[in-house]
Amino acid sequence: MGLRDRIAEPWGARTPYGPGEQWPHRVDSYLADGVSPDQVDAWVQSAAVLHSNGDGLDIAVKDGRIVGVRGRAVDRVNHGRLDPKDLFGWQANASADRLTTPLIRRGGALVETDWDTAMDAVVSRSKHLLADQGPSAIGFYTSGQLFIEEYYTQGVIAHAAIGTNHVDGNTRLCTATAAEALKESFGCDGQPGSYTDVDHADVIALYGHNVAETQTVLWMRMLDRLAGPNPPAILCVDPRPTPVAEHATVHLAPLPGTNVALMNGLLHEILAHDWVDHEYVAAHTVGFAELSKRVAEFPPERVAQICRIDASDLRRAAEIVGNAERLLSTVLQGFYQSHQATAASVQVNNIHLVRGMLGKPGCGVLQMNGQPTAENTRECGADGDLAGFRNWANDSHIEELAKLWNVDMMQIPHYAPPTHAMQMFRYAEEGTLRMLWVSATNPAVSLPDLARIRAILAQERLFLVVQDIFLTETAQLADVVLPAAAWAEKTGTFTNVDRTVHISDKAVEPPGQARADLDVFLDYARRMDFRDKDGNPLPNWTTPEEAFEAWKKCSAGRPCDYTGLSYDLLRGGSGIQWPCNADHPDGAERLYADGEFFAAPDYCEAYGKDLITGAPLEPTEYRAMNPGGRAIIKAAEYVPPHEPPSREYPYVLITGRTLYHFHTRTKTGRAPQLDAAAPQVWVEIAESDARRVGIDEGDAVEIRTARGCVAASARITGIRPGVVFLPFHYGYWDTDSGDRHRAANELTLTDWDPVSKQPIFKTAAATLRRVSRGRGAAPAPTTTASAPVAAAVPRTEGGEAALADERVTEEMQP
Ligand SMILES: Nc1nc2c(c(=O)[nH]1)N[C@H]1C(S)=C(S)[C@@H](COP(=O)(O)OP(=O)(O)OC[C@H]3O[C@@H](n4cnc5c(=O)[nH]c(N)nc54)[C@H](O)[C@@H]3O)O[C@H]1N2
Ligand SMILES: Nc1nc2c(c(=O)[nH]1)N[C@H]1C(S)=C(S)[C@@H](COP(=O)(O)OP(=O)(O)OC[C@H]3O[C@@H](n4cnc5c(=O)[nH]c(N)nc54)[C@H](O)[C@@H]3O)O[C@H]1N2
Ligand SMILES: [Mo]
Repeated sequence: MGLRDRIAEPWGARTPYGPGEQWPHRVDSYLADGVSPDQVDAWVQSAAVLHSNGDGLDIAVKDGRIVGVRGRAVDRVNHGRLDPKDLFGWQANASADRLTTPLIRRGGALVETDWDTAMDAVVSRSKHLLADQGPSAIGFYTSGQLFIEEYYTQGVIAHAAIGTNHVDGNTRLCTATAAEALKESFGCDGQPGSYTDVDHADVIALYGHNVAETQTVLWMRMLDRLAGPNPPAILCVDPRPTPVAEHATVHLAPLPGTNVALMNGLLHEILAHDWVDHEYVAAHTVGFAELSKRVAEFPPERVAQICRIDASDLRRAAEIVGNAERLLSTVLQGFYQSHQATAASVQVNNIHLVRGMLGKPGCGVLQMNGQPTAENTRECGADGDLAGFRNWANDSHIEELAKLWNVDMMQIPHYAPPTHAMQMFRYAEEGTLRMLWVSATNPAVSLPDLARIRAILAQERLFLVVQDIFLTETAQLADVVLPAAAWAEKTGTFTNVDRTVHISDKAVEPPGQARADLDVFLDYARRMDFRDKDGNPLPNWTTPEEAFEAWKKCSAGRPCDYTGLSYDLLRGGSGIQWPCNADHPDGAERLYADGEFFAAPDYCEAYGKDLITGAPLEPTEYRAMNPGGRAIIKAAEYVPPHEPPSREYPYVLITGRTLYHFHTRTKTGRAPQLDAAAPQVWVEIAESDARRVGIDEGDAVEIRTARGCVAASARITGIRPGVVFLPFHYGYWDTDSGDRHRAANELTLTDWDPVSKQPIFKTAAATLRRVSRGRGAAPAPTTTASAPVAAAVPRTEGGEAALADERVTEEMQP
């Protein structure tokens, strides 16, 4: 037993271990003030939803209310540990300002109404639009935070019942590049690696991934390896002094937007020193010759000039990666949301392919996810992809779906690539898309170039439906607001980054008239009277478990095969990885162990694209290039970012996260411990830049780009000079300081990666100006990448209210 302030010490105590050993258990728990474990009525099985790590936890229930959480020691992912957001974030569920009734716009204002009135409004608008304009007038913009059952239902409604191609998720902003990079290299989505690779790796390379703040439990695993015998070497590629950088053997801090040059430089060295597994390359890949030619153009000196790093640091990094025996790589938003997102991420896959390091313990690529259920948006076809990783350009895959859903093949849109979110907003702007149903996402804060997004969402001619648990910035612009049940108030399943599937059982009743998202989608389908070819209701299920069973059928024979799973199997144990089927009854730890890929022309999810232009390959081109379905080594030229710094805008602006908040703060802003740790927006500035402009810690500054202007307090950090960082958590209207904007996305640009269509949130040109002297330090954490260079800043602490229990244990509670 030990109590620890988990705001001051987010990662808790170390439990060191060595290579190949079991990661020790440590059970973290936090119960509301005054509640002791023996007073808890029930512990209900679930998993974490404030990141993609998939940490198993139990929800403590007393008198029908949530009173806390406890990590599940038996869980394969976290071995009992919990993230500070999960320890404290559940308190938001019981916020007094939860949405409890539907709202409808009347005379300009949102007023309370009942479900019949709200749904009738949605249904009558849908019917009118279908009759007048056809299915393309309707679009769905969903999330990476719902459950499998909900996405699959939504995908079937959109693709089969309505027949619209306009279905995407906020996963477009998040993991579109992860999916695309996997498709480009392996012909199909699906994470090759496993978290257990951390237990075996001798080198861990993190590319644009601040794992310490964004997947804190995975970082605990890495920290425990670092504290044990024979620790792994760490390579960190990030312009900020993240905790990962602090622990790195080599830290490369490139100029944002130059990732492809850096990766080509690493590959240049790996090939030049022949740190290559030629046998593996010859047996399992295509494309090596093209890569050799391309990376020959990127000697360290040239790369050093483009990325503004030391050539000797790049050489050292390459030496570490090139001599690794068990290399684990992770990639996230520093690549996915930056310039040339897919091209850069694919080069990480290339390192593993040329080194033959896939499918073996310690040898894994984790093209990371961010949101808890982003994997499922992709699998279930609620993000533009088709259900079961099916290929929209392969007619036999469309036929499979048509048979499964018992609809005409022509009903399922496959005339063009699925519409991506940025394009959907363009269609809404131009007026061809007339109804947009937004579920579990807050685009009025999270999409780039907010002035434009607000104008699009506020249009009279656009019928906006928003389904959320709070009256968000987006909900305030809606025509109809539907109150949803939150996590812990509904049952469903979801899958984390390393393909681990968890069940999350209903623990408590939702507030007021709030309903599970699944029930809302099914209610809509019934009211629309959607039918299949035989006149049966479409979809033809009513409960979460029935929806899961339907999804299992859809996944059969595909890479993400769930046929061996069931609600019963998922209960009790903790976390099972897909594929789980007759061949893998206990799930599969790693993909591609046998050097076989899901890339055969008839089976693959995608035929791939040109990494520079994004132009899709024709099926015949793919077949000619990769007849045997091998892994594909794809080279990429470096091209400079679209908005480089200029005389007027001399800084590179990047945006991202802090440890204590989740996205637009609808949950973490309502948990007192988390809110207090980072209550207001700040901007991170390098010491030398601050000195030049005359800015001190805590000063009020204005950050301006060609799109807009944000006011924030200055935090002077060890960030690389020439770069400024803004957290994107804070909603667009700051009630504390009146009329100043504070959302990072006031500043970001309307631009996306040509291959994955993921918006670019990390590279814009900005200028800085001091507005007034501050009265003390910026409201930024001191425990993270945001740590101040000044010693005098008070430490971030949570005090009494943030004391959580931490128990290192041999025994495993059920
Ligand atoms: N605490 C917390 N955890 C979260 C979330 C959260 O909101 N809060 N959100 C979850 C979600 S949805 C996601 S997607 C993940 C995101 O997790 P991460 O990707 O780890 O988080 P970010 O802060 O967006 O970006 C990571 C790093 O990219 C660096 N970077 C910026 N530009 C560049 C560049 O051009 N090149 C390189 N190499 N690096 C660059 C930044 O300095 C930053 O430290 O986190 C998940 N976990
Ligand atoms: N500048 C900048 N912008 C970014 C990023 C960045 O790094 N920089 N990162 C991008 C990334 S990676 C992401 S993932 C997005 C995240 O952006 P958003 O998805 O907009 O962020 P959230 O605040 O998570 O919004 C989720 C919404 O769902 C609601 N919700 C929670 N649970 C439920 C539920 O069970 N049902 C329903 N119906 N609603 C629910 C919450 O109240 C919240 O309003 O932001 C992107 N935008
Ligand atoms: Mo994300």
